[in-house]
Amino acid sequence: MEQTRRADARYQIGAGKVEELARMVEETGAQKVIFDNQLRTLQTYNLAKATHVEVIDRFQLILEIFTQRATTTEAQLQIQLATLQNELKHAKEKVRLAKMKEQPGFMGLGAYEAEVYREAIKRQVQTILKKLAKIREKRVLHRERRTELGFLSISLAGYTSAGKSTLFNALTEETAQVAKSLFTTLSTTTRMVEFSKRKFLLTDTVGFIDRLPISLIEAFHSTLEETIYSDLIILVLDLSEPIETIQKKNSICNETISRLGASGIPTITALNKIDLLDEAETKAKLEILKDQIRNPILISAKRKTNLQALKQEILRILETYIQAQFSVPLTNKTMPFISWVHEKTDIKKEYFTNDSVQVVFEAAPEMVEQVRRKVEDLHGKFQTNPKIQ
Ligand SMILES: Nc1nc2c(ncn2[C@@H]2O[C@H](COP(=O)(O)OP(=O)(O)OP(=O)(O)O)[C@@H](O)[C@H]2O)c(=O)[nH]1
Ligand SMILES: [Mg+2]
Repeated sequence: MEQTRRADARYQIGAGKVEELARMVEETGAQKVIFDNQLRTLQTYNLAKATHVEVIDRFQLILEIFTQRATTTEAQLQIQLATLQNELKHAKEKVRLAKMKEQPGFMGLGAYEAEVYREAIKRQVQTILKKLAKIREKRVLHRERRTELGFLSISLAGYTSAGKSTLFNALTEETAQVAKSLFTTLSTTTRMVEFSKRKFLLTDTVGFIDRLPISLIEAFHSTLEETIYSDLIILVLDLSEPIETIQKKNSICNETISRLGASGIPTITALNKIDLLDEAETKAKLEILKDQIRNPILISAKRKTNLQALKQEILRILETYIQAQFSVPLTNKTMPFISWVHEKTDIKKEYFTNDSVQVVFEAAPEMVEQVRRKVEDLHGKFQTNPKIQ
């Protein structure tokens, strides 16, 4: 629903529009109304009263998205902090309104005194700030995550609507059947993909958003940061947008990645949605962009065009993937070790003799090193193979 007018003090939109909105909510069974404009507390209250459902604005919607996406404690705390700081701004007015009559989004506040409520929020803010300080003190790099399973990992980054999830689905589709048990350790946005007989972990990250409120930047960074650490980043750009927009989004993405300390990670830029352009347009845009972007590949995630070229580029860049082999004597420690190797690496061959087991596997260099140390502890023989071609 759209309306062009000076903002109404009570509802943001005009009284007639409010009625229309209330009808629409009723007819569609909507559970929530989202405004693109920033709403004042009084407007939120009045709209909830008129529609009987919770009314939120863009700021709160973004918070909700981040909340869904954040899995590390740090990211969750950053989001709670932003939520509480926002609540603090509106606390007085919210309590005052809730005392009149409670509406969706104002529940339970009527019992509070405004100052008591504000003090309670302030105490929570202090607790979170202390926890955050502690986490930063003993911060272990998120890099740990990438070797968790011993597979190389790839993350999809880019603005909202660039086509990350579409590409994520296109790339994971063919692999959906692989090793179901492994998925249990992964989050909903990380999946195993397999091409050229090699397995990778692919992660769909939280999308960049235009007009991101300043108070949400920290929350966005820590939510993105936890997923962007990987062996390779695929930056997805929507090539159907105007060239200035593409350039702006590309540089904002790269700056942010670099601010998070992830600029050393090799990057492929997937120029997506080429199905919406004719060949001449595509060529012209690529010509302008090619000096500003890293490893461009033209694709259409929706039509699954050129995904083969993208996969080849991934393989080319991830050539550090190491193949290695070892043999260890059979003792009571051998089988637990072998099942650990199964869990952590991509096993290519395995054969048992009377007194030993031999294994050929592939994994990221750090994991190969861990295996090597364990093999030595078990008095086995270890050898890395030349790079895979
Ligand atoms: N024409 C066309 N549309 C595409 C293509 N890839 C994605 N889309 C469409 O673009 C829209 C956004 O795609 P998503 O995959 O949800 O984008 P996203 O990057 O995951 O967005 P967020 O999750 O909001 O960060 C959807 O309507 C897709 O169908 C493409 O190659 N061609
Ligand atoms: Mg998405």
